[in-house]
Amino acid sequence: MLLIRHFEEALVALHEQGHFSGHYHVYIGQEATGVPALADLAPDDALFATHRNHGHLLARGADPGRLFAEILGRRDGYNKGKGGTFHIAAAGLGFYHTTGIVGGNIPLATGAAYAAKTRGTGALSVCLFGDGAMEEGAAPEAFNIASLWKLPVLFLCENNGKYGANKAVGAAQSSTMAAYPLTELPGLYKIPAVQIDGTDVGAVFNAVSEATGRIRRGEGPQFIEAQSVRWPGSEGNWPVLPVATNVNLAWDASPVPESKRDWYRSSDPVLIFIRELVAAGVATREQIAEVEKSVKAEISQAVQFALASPFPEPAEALRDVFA
Ligand SMILES: Cc1ncc(C[n+]2csc(CCOP(=O)(O)OP(=O)(O)O)c2C)c(N)n1
Ligand SMILES: [Mg+2]
Repeated sequence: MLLIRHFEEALVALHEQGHFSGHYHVYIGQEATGVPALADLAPDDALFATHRNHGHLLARGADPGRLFAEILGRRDGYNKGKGGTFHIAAAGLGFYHTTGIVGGNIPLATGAAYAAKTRGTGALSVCLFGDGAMEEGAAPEAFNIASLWKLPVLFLCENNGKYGANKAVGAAQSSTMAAYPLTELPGLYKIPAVQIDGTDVGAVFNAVSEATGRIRRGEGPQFIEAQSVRWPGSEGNWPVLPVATNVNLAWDASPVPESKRDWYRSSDPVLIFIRELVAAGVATREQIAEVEKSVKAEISQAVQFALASPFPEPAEALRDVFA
């Protein structure tokens, strides 16, 4: 979780320094969903993520240097710099596609589940998407066929709207969906669906383990809505850091500007988990600070790796590109 946080904060700095252009999204504030959700999968399970994909890739073990290189359009990136932030694929990690097309990965993950079932591989598909993807027509179409054919797919909806962009409609809803709670939509298609606190590492791990257990026993698709509170740095069009995270913020949030402090005090999943580990006697503050120190060193090396990687030659522009 700290690796994701420091990767994303370094990425904001790289963008501000002009090392890449175009729109991008960061996973800050959702680390407690992606990390435990992907912790217990099998190597040949298929994963499909969104425009907010960096955290998922890192959670699955992606190399931070190659990931930075891809986002910066460099030759050593996962897709030789041609995928960019929105369309990173890392088949070796099971990520066949990540996409800027909201909702586009839901039928793709369902198709991969159909392939796994047809071939009898025992693999499952994990489809990660935001609450906004639920409004796309492709979502209920995929829910329907997945349920009818009992396909091995986990639909993991990350609802980051809680108290954030959609303060007006309340905790369990989404600003983009008339249907609520969101679990009712897959429920209509008879897909078992639960809502959980996406900032609670243990709750996410348990819910995903239960769901994947049912899928592997042949019970068909499952749906989880993991709720988190939108990071205040993602409120505008571009990510802006209110503060550089360090583990001491878990006990003293005073370095955060006052208007953004509440989120770091009560909704930051990384700081929540740090307090939980210390309170449970699993780790000391000093041990966690050591982890953060080594993560920061790894990230700074990864940034150097990416900046040293060359841009692809113009003549390579259409190589390995399919339409
Ligand atoms: C098909 C499609 N429609 C619209 C957009 C523009 N768009 C980019 S991100 C976004 C919001 C997505 O919300 P959500 O799925 O909840 O993801 P979040 O950004 O909150 O993680 C939209 C509408 C898009 N990329 N693709
Ligand atoms: Mg959202």
